[in-house]
Amino acid sequence: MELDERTITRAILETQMEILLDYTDVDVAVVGGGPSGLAAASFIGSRGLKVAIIEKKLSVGGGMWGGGMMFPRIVVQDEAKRLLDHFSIRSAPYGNGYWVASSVESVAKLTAAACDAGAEFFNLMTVEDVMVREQGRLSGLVINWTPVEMAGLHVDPLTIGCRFAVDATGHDAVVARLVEKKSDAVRVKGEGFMWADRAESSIISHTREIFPGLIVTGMAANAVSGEHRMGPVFGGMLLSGEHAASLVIRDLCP
Ligand code: 48H
Repeated sequence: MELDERTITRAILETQMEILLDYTDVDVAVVGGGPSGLAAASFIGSRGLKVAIIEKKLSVGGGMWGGGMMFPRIVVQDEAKRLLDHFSIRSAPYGNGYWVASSVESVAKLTAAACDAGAEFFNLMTVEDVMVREQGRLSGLVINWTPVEMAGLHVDPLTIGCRFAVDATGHDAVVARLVEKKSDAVRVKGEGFMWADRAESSIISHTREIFPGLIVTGMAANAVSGEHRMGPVFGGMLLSGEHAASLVIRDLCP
């Protein structure tokens, strides 16, 4: 078979353009492809909802790749071991109630689960604003290419409509902060000191709808609520993603 560059180029452009057009409106837009976002997207997608993951960087995985201080291992507590198993992430017991897994395998398997659940990935795209209509509900996201932001170019953005957005942007809680800038209804307290036990045991209660149509998950959930950080223990990220998904599903799949 003789390869033809024109066909290769058209294959990419036509396919992705069709997907972009189809995804100008989604059920759920997950902002951030770190562990909480990937877990949330996989559970949401597996219920047949149309879900997009918008990821600012070239690769998904967020802060999970680096494990603890670049040692590519993560720790997960007993409470979340069932989620390691759910995602077929291999783990070994350590001490009493701790499990250790490869950070690379964890990202790969979470990503594969989100793909298998039908989530569509939009990497290299940054959410730079939100849409809120008269009824006071978040109805969409304002997106632009990350390289545009990096180059400081003045290029107007495009939008993606959604019934729910999930802020999974980690420590910066970007979407929550965007809403905070323009509405008194949201206040981002900012994360507290490192205290793994407190941070992990509170994360589910912080994973909530902070503004109509906007759910926070993962480290963003703790940052919004002024909760502690937890270091490289990742059970809370998975549990929070699962909980964020259950909030969406409760509303959209009655
Ligand atoms: C699109 C964006 C934007 C934007 C950011 O940081 P993450 O891994 O987030 P979580 O909450 O799933 O996991 C947190 C965990 O990795 C961690 O940092 C922990 C446990 N820390 C504890 C501690 O004590 O330090 O992923 C967030 C993702 C990243 O991939 C960003 O690139 C992406 O969100 N992102 N995507 N538009 N505006 N901002």
